[in-house]
Amino acid sequence: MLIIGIAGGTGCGKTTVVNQIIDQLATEDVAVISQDHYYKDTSNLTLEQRTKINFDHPQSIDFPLLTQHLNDLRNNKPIEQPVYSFVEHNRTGETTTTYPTKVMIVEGILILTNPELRDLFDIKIYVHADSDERLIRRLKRDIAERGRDLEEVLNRYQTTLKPMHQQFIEPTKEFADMIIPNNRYNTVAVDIVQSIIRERLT
Ligand code: UZR
Ligand code: MG
Repeated sequence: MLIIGIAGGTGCGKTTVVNQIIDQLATEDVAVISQDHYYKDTSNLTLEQRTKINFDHPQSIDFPLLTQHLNDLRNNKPIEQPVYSFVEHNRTGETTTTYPTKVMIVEGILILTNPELRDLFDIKIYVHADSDERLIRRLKRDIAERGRDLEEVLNRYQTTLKPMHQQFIEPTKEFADMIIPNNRYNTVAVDIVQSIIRERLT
């Protein structure tokens, strides 16, 4: 099994890069695990309290569970991924069964901040885009897909996203085996990752 970790700040284009990488692969060979499903269980909090959680801080992630799940997959055991609701800011109580595949991709802003998790990756990738590019993409996405408005997104960017990025996310570049410059969509880098995967599959 080949486990690839893909990190990078919000709006850097992680999801797009992942989708391009797996585009040519057979579905039974690859599975993607998103950090988004591993926010901590917040059932003990009210919705009001949950909206105040700093979702860009490593503490918001259930790293023990994510690490446990990757270890299980490595040992050829299926896992039950929690389903997470961005509206409730909590787990829904449902799970999705994920089976071990030849290639596992783990993606998320904070996945390189945790040493135990980091050790489980065979290849660590950091997707870089300039902060203005990331802010533009985040703005467009949150307004189009998450029902936020301009004021709210800019406010969160200044008070939380930017400081957390500088403190926790950007420094993890140091752990990456490969940094993908992604201000514009980078087809060469994606080709390289695809050929590494293809080599492993044959
Ligand atoms: P990407 N996030 C939410 O908006 N709501 C949640 O319940 C949990 C997470 C956001 C989180 C982070 N921050 O910046 C983003 N906020 O998801 C990471 N606010 O996702 O890598 O796709 O940008
Ligand atoms: Mg994403």
